[in-house]
Amino acid sequence: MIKQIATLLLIIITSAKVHAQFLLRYDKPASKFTTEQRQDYNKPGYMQEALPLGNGRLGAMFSGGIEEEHIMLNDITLWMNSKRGLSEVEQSGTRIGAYKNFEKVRDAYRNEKYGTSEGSMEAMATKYLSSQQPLGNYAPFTDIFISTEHQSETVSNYTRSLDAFSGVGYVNYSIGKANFTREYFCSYPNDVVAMRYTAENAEMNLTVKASSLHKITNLNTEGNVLILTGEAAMENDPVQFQKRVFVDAGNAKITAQDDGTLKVENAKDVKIYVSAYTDYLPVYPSFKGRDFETDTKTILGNAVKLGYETLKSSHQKDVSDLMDNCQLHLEYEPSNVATDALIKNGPSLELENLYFNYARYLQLSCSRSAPVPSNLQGLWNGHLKPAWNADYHTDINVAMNYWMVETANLPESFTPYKEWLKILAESGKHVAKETYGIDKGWSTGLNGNVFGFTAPNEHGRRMQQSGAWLCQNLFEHYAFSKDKEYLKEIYPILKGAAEFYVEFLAPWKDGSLVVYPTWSPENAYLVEQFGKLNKQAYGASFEQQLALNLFTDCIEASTVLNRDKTFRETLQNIIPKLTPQKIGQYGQVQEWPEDWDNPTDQHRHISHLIALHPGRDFSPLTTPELTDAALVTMKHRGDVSTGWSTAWKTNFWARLHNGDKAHQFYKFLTSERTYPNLFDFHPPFQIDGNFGCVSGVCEMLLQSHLRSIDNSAENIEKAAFVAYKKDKKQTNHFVPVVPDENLAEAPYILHLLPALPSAWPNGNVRGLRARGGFEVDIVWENGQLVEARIQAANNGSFRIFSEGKLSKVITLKAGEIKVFKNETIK
Ligand code: FUC
Repeated sequence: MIKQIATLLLIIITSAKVHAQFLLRYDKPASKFTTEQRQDYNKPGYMQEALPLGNGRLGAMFSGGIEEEHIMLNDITLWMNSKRGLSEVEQSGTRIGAYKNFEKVRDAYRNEKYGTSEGSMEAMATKYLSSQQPLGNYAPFTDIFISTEHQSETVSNYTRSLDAFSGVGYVNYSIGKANFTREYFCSYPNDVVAMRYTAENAEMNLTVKASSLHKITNLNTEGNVLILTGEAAMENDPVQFQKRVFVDAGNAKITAQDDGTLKVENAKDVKIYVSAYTDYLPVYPSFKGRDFETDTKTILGNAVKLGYETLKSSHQKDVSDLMDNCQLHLEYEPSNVATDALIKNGPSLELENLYFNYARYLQLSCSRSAPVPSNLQGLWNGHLKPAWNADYHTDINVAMNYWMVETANLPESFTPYKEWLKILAESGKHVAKETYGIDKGWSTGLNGNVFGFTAPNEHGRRMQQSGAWLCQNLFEHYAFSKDKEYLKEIYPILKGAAEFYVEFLAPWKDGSLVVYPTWSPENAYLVEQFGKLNKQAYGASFEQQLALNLFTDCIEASTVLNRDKTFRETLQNIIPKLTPQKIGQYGQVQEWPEDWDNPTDQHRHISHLIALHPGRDFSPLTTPELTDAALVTMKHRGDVSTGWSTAWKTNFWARLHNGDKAHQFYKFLTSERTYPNLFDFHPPFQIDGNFGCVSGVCEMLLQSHLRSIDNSAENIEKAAFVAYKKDKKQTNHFVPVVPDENLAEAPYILHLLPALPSAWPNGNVRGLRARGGFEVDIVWENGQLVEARIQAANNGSFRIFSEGKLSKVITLKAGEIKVFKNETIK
């Protein structure tokens, strides 16, 4: 009883600090977005300091500039420099008829033609398979500048902040006795950006200007509405867009000026609403058709009718409901310093806590219900040529963006990813056929855009297949929700990906089935002999692991939906033939089927541990030898790497049950790989690190990827399903296991505090999600579990694993809650 009261108190006390744990605060404006910065994303400034808002489609950043506010707008569908509206086959980017040369390309692999010279695997793949269509890049949208006639020198008490709990940005300052405030938000329920400028003991003169880096086809005013219409350059059909900016200054005077701006004079309270759309529609292969002008007008009209207070309260409710679903509370003394100083001061629990909560805000702001997922920069971009085109990289980045939506309880954010995969599956069937001569299923390559590009990119050598990787998140969304309607919806995508691999896998010289052409993202081997570009390979371990993962998921999906028994059997027959996972000469997980690993190689990609995370097939509890080997690999790969790589390492160490090591990477990322606005620093800005490391924190506190296949077994080693078995003859080989028939029904094992770091002795987390459809709150003290509260979304069963003890199977009804303490886990 006393403990229960203490727990309650802890939750009440920590929730009183709610705002500090969600607040970004600065005492100066963000830098101006200079022409040099616009042209060179490596020059940090506005993009790294301004604060982001978004509703998953529309995005905005504000600088809080005193003389002039700069609001940069984005629309996640606005791309440029690509093509759309080609024929169904061409729109995929495939090379028509490439399949006629495919066996010639494969010969180079079969004959192991290393290096890059003529006839090499590299040269052949590039020559015969690579796309000749442009991928394009994610584009900036438009800007709004609001000049104030204020001067920085006269300003006191300046703050610029973002309350990530309710999704509202603020700017406050005084000039003499006058106080000025600004508020900004981007509403999901009403699809507009809204702002309010107020003055106390003074009046304001504001000039509102709309601009764009793209060609403006029309800039005019209708009363107090600025209308900017423009187009982003494409290789064949510019993407058109419009933005409307409505200014309500009460009784104050508003004048449309000759230069296309609106001037507001002597106002005390000014409200501004912005609506914006492109002509993009997620319709293959045209990708156009939205009546963007009508929509822009209608949506703005609706916002005007509702008024500022209604827009704001519905927005705050929308965001805070989602933010409230999952929260981390670490115990620390708040420093009360500005956020940029907090980062500069080095690692702290305060920063770690804020970073976790803020990543959830960023996630719901850049991924909600748009037809396309968050890209390398979420949806915030002010560069006509952003880093890596701000595209969809499928060899870690886009999948990493979406790991945390399940564990950190934002399943709402997953929809755009699923919708995008529907397009890839439609487009990718043309690539399967034209590039590889396979008329079943679909294929997609390393780089994606919003126009259904699925071909191997212009360097055909780059990893050709990413269907299995992308489908991992797709199935996980089912594993966490157990939503059969969703499973029905995505089953054709999953099956199509598996069908392609069934045809694409080919026997290697040892008789096992391997994927080729392939590479192990983006790493080279035998570099001294064949150079830094010697990357093309066969049977790269990551891809073999992903094929097993996909086939296992597909077998489960078809069992649950009671469909495609014959196809299920095909998969069951193939699995044991997949080339084994191997432990190499240094005791490491081999990255390739040959023992080519170099122990001094610290490449940022560690894809051959994908079965450890986000996969489930390597675990210290089920495959100890493979995980010992993974530990060797992790040591080889070292400690310092890019943002997303650091984030992945946080997850790996958590899955290796080493909380202190996982924490070391989280600490490094939050303090060393973070810009002043808490955007991840690859460098330059790349959002995957923000999301990936928060997934790592979830993995430190709760894991649920193992399943109890033997419910009568009392210890986990006997109970859990094992996906790789040691080969009887070659003891460093591990052969994929055909999933047990009843795996689909097997309860997930909820492992509580599997990697709690010693730096977090006390704390609690609310609303983590576990596979099987459960929400879990955990309280811990002195590094020990105090209690776990588990709530079932549907009728379902699970087992708990905590401090080495495995419970019996526990069954809950939908909505039922059960509280466990260490002594009650039986
Ligand atoms: C992959 C990574 C790079 C970068 C790019 C966008 O190519 O190897 O580090 O994140 O994606």
